[in-house]
Amino acid sequence: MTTNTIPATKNLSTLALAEALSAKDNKYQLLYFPFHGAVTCLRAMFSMSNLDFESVYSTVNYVDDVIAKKGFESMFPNRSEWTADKPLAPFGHLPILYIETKSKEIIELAELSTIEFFIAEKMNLLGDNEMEKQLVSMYRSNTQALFDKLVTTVLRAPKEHAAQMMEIFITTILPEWASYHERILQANGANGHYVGNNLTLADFKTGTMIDNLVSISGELVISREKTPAIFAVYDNLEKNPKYAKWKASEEWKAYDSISKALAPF
Ligand SMILES: N[C@@H](CCC(=O)N[C@@H](CS)C(=O)NCC(=O)O)C(=O)O
Repeated sequence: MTTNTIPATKNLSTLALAEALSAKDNKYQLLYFPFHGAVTCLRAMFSMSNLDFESVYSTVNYVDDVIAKKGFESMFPNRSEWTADKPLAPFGHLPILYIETKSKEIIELAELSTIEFFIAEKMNLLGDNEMEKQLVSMYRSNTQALFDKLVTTVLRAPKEHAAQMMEIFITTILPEWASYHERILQANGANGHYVGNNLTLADFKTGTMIDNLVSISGELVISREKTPAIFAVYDNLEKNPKYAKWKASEEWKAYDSISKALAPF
């Protein structure tokens, strides 16, 4: 068994680690599975940042089977085994972000929201003031909750209930999210942003979820006609050259292909 979890520095004060965390030339490694899953937004953010970033992978048998079937082995070298990584992970879950400082300290951050806010702050994606930061947090949190509901109600449903749970998601949960977010975004001028004229973490969170939502619900709930302000967030992100390059990359396409092969719908 191999592991990709990296022992974090434990013997320094939080003050010393905080200083190391704020350095500009740190290296970042994101440990996750080789599909989109929960980190679509995070990987998109990294792709548009100037941070020294690398993806590292943990895997399980059924994901490895898909990788082999699709001939993606060389794209995801040095995959470790999740059975070996899991007991070493802070909460037994991925993603984990490893931050290597210049003095070779390793700082480990777990929990998606913590990692996203940490990177968003580095990229100035939290708005222009404290109020905007709280709004970004609210909008991001509500959209993350939608994703979490998709996972818990549909993906983790017993097989015999999956179709019924998907129906509930598409007819109740998703329309509720869409109506409130359309209203919020219209109130901001349907300019492709949640807050002012700034690209923020809230935009990334919604913009990177649209492909997924459209692939499961078609144009029933979210479309350029029905929810133009939500689509403006998507279009705004799509037209960013760095993001467009990321989505056109072989790496993104491989995550996409593996995600689709694993999806039960
Ligand atoms: N609360 C965690 C949840 C993370 C989570 O559920 N990760 C899943 C993949 S998306 C995972 O690690 N699954 C493998 C396992 O639980 O063994 C977070 O926000 O990061």
